[in-house]
Amino acid sequence: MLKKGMCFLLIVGMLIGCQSSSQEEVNNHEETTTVSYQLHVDQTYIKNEQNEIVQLKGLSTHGLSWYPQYVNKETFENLKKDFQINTIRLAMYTQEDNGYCIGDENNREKLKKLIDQGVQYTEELGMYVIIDWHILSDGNPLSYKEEAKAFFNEMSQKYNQKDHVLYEICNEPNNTSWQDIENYAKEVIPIIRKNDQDALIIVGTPTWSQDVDSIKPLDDDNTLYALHFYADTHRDQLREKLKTALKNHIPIFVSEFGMCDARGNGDINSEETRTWLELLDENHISYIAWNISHKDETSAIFQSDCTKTKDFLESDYSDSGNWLRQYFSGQKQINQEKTTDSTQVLVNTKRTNQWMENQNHMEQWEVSLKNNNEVKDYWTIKVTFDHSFEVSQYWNFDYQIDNQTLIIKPKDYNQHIGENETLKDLGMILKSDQELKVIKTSFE
Ligand code: IDC
Repeated sequence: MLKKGMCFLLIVGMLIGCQSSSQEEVNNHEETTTVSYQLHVDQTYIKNEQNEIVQLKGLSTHGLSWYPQYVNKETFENLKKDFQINTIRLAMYTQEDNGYCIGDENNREKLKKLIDQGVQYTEELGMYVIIDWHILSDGNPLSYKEEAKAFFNEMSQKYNQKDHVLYEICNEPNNTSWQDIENYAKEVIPIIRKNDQDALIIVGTPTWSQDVDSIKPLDDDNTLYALHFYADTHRDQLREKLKTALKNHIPIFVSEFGMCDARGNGDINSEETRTWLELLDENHISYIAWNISHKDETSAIFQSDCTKTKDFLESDYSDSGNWLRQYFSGQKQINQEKTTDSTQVLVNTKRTNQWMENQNHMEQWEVSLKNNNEVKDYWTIKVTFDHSFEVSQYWNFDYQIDNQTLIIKPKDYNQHIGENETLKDLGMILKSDQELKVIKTSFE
């Protein structure tokens, strides 16, 4: 085993989307995030070397053979900025359309080259990458067990120094038992461990990675178990399975989900998606949305007529792409119920960053307001959160706290706002023992 475990601390400047009109580029706002690469599993959490909980959030490619053009540094860079994500999943089908196990040697080389590029670009961008052995119609992971062993041996030898690489060893087992998956995992995991002792490994679960409530965890500290959902098909019943798994201390990774039905198509169900993602966020469970492509299907994040691979505009993203982009980047606070329009004044609240510090949730928030009405010589904004909090830093305003409400008052230099003027840069860092949500804003 070569020595790894070196901690890479990267300060990554990110440009995220805010307040863009459909013809503008999506990103126009700057922010800083810290990435510490070496991860480990602790109870049901993924943690970094500082023992802080880390949530991986990202997007999955469609099949690498279908849409190789998106494995491209500029695409990843744009998606990272627009969605504010830290992970890309490389879905390599084993069977469907030029899958790794049915194509020829030439095809296998092409796929491995794409993976290599994906690993390199994500490393350069300070992101994580998941190498996904995407079984689907092949159902039982034992069907291509020998191929999987050879593949993961090669991958883990090649990438044993790359702390940002995770291995997903069987996407969605179906029509098979946990026993078969366990037999498979017990052969594949030791091969990876021989080369790479501490990489995170994700194991699929029976019934298209849903039966997380009835599995027996493997004897490996850094393994997580896949739960996949498609929000318009899988609802409370599957959320109950997740809750049972968490009660059983099973670490879960949602390595694939969609907002639509299980075919990856049909209607978008944003309500169910929100319920799911809020549950995952509450439990610090990592999640990856399906899929980076412009295929004419609901789950594709690009419009079907968009053939670009960079410089995406809001109008290039599909409805699901834009919804996910807003949720991932924290803009849910702007475009959902959190915008008030009192006497023609629009108040926006937005969480732009969050991290853990000594068991506390630290959240950076920005408040802005647009005055469409008459001139104001003085103003007050009230923002009510769902939990109590402390203000640890703030800029460009004075404040008082009344229970869970932050009362924001202007400084001398910004108390006057003219007609149609926008007031930005009211910023703060809040500390709380739980993730905060804005439940009400008002303006006087
Ligand atoms: C779907 C793709 C679709 C493709 C099909 C191949 O979206 O374009 O034709 O696979 O069979 C999964 C799978 C994932 C599926 C997705 C949507 O992991 O490969 O992608 N899905 O059906 N599990 C549940 C849903």
